[in-house]
Amino acid sequence: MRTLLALLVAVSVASLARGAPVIVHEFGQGRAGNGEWVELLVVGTGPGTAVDLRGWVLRDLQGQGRGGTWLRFTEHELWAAVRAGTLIVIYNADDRPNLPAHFPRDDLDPADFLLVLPGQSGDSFALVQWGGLGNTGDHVVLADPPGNVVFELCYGDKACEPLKLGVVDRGRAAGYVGAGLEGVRDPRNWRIGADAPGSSTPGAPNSEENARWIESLRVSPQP
Ligand SMILES: [Ca+2]
Ligand SMILES: [Ca+2]
Repeated sequence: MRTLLALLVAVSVASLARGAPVIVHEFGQGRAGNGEWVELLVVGTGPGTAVDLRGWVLRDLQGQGRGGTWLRFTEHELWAAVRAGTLIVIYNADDRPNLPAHFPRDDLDPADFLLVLPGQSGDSFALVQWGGLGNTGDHVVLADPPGNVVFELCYGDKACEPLKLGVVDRGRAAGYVGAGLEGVRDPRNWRIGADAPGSSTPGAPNSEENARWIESLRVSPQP
């Protein structure tokens, strides 16, 4: 009976982990061209938890027959258990010169809760294409391996519910400045500004309040 109970607990913990959230936390259009980047925040099911990101997909839906961006996380061990509080920054590897001046360097070591990776096919991702983030508008989607949408947002002339932001065109960025998941789908908790030093924050928290929340997620498992 005790074994059965332990098994049931293990199974329910595993299902919770599968449904654990990761959010698009910020994105930028670069200084020009296609110097785009997307910052994800792993929230898990709370402080000290982790998420299995293998097989997840980050894509956009530009509509009107336009290409868009489509990238899948590989089966690499880096993604097997990404800890809550980790920021994952993915950028357009084909237009590095147009990334903002303060963009962080590549970082494949998750020890400091920060990963910065080029959006290209390799150990970490299978990239179908980086069609850019639309300047007039776009619909960005994060989906789990079965294809369930875990998080999505729209901006500009693209519509979706409930997180619809204003104009984030050339040279601009948008980021969540709140704390917790409760307010993340409320556009009033997102700040849109220049994708430049002193405004956007690729690889870093988006406000003081936001920083305290992220720090609270970064609890080390008890030995
Ligand atoms: Ca790191
Ligand atoms: Ca940031």
